[in-house]
Amino acid sequence: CLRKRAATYTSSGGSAGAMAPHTTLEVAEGVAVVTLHNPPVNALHPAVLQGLFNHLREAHARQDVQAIVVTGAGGRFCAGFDINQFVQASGGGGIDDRINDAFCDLVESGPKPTVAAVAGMALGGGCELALACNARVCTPGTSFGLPELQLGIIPGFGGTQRLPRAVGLKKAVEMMLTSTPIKDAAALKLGLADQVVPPQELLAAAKRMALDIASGKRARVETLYRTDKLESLGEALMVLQFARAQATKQARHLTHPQLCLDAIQYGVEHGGRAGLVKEGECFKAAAALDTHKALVHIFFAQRSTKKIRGVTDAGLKPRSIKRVAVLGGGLMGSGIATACILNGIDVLLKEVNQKFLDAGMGRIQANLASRVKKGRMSEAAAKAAMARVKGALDYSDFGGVDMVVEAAIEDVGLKQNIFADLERACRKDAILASNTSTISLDLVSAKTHAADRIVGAHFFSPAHIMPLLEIVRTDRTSKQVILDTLEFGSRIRKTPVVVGNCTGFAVNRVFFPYTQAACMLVDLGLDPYRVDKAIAGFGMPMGPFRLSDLVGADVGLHVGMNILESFPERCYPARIIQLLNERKTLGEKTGSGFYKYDARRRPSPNPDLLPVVQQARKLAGLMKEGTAPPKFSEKDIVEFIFFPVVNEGCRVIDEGIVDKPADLDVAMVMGMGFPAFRGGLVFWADLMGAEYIRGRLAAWAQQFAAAGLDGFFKPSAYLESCARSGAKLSAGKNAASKM
Ligand code: 3H9
Repeated sequence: CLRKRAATYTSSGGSAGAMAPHTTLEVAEGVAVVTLHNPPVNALHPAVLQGLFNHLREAHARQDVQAIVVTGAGGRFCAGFDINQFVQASGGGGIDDRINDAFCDLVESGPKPTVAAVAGMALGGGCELALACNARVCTPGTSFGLPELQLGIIPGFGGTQRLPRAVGLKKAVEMMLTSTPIKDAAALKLGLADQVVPPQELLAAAKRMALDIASGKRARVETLYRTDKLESLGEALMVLQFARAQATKQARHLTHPQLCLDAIQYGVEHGGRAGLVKEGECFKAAAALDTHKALVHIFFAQRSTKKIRGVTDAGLKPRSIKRVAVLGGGLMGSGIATACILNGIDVLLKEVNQKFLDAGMGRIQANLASRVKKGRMSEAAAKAAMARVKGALDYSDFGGVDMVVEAAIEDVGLKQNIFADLERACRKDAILASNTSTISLDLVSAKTHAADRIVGAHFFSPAHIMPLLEIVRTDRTSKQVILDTLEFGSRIRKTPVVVGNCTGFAVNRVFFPYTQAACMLVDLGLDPYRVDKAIAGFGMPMGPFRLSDLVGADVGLHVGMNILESFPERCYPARIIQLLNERKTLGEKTGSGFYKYDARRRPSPNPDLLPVVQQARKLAGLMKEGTAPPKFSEKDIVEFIFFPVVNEGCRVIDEGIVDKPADLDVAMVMGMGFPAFRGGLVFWADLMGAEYIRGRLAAWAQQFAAAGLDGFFKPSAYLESCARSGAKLSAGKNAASKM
């Protein structure tokens, strides 16, 4: 008997508009297929959840249905709960407590068996929905995972209980704590997927499996009540204890990983059903924390960097970049070339002589070998990637490239000549990018007639690892070139942030007061190691002095001089960096700097630093003879260092160097390691409020006016205007001036 009927639900249970999130139900040959529709990733919007449960109720009640298949439209199963809903809801995420009961009663243990037909992805709530089904069929390439911790919450649709019971506690804890999904083959091996089939066979295979379960040919599995994959209680508790220690070590600022482990542990000790209740409590506790709001902000901000007003909405289509020439095989050039070949782009690596070219090729080879060693790629894949690079000593092959990325040394004259040569050697539509971090692009393009094709592609070292790419546009860079470079950034898996052309661009410019304020604190009498500890305690990967050692005092001095030239009125002369340069104790690379380094490059306090500090203090003249250093709490240290950084960030927003304030948040997190759990620089500043920050800066400006340092702290016009109007710094300059 073939009876077919389609029904559609929206949140109100009525008929859905074409684009509104909804579900559909189709019944044929005894199987009800419930499909989630919410492009592009079928996120579980409340209307989708409501539709799902309504359709499941209907399917369970119908006589002509023996089994149910749940699937997602458009070749993607589901990427989880609709994150936009967290933004709209206040604490607790607005989640109805009864949803977990519905997962148990309608998906897992209802009258008819359910099978998930999963294509593309089953993430977060999507994975939890699939786990609640009695079996899962997927297509090749599908990922399964519970990445909720990356959003500052914990799985809340039963994932903390069902995943450990499906794949074992150890693997489940690893997947949750690292927010790392697994692919189809691993899912099949672990028993998270029951079958992998080609996409065109997905629905048929899932229906067959559902009918087999209904007829008793195949066992019906209710994961919440399974115990066969769980470790013994003793072993499970040891796994959890180890995981807690790891989470404390790796994410000591964060509470939600511990809340996730609390929910898992409770379920292990008291059973899955009780664990669901605990999961609900822990979910609400996590969702109420600022960390959650900050991480959700970063999630959306990261995606919005690719949307540039007047560029991505201008109706243009990005051109595909297939062949790139990289000029210079040094540390940066070889890293850029590595990032390209790892993502399927052919590279022409140009150097000035064979010796340098061989060294560049060797660096690329070493980058790939390191990935092989870490198990991140196979020998064969590394060989195939290396085959994409061709060496060049002249420009004869440059006519075939879509883009050039120049990574030569920072010399204006040299770069001007290079770009003049590139204009002659490349196609008329090739993009000419410079990786300069200090030289204005207007200078770089001075000897060409190609200013519309010249763009900055500022990578961060090591270029094949660091996730940020600053795309620098001048007034003359064409929209098409910006769009193409955005596409290139995404293709090589970077987070691209489009910025304006100014000294230091966004990241280096906003961050210059960071080391300078830290040096001022030392000149005022504070211990550098205490300063570093306070900043690491705030959540930075390392303090300013350890960072200075990593970058090298010589590089720090070079960048500092460049900044000083552009912004003399608001720079603090960090004499200690100069003194370290004079002594050639440049940091990690020379074995000593602020710290001293053993053969394995492990840092410890440098006993030879004190005389350097004393000399710097003397030169600075900020400490009065015989007086104790001023009292600074850890909070004071953080604010003294970061409020001038926020102030410079305000100038960058005001001058339109970033397209929107959220771009600066992403740039700071990706480029400087500003803690993502604080939401980025501007988001963090808004939590304290413009008026508070303005007040502290103004007080320091007054305090240090006699020493001529008031410019370093002077509140910027944008900060002043937000403080006056009560506008958020993140609202952008139009909002600030309108209020
Ligand atoms: C959860 O499930 C909680 C539950 O345990 C319990 C609750 C009680 N919601 O990244 P893309 C949008 S929490 C809303 O550019 P890709 C995204 O903003 C959730 N929107 O593409 C973008 O929009 P736009 C746990 C979402 O192919 C568009 O989709 N799940 C969601 O590079 C395309 O995204 C996660 O943490 C969502 N859940 O990557 C998964 N997901 O075009 C989060 C995506 O307007 N998502 N969007 O900019 C991801 O990791 C990636 O987006 C994904 C696709 C891998 C899915």
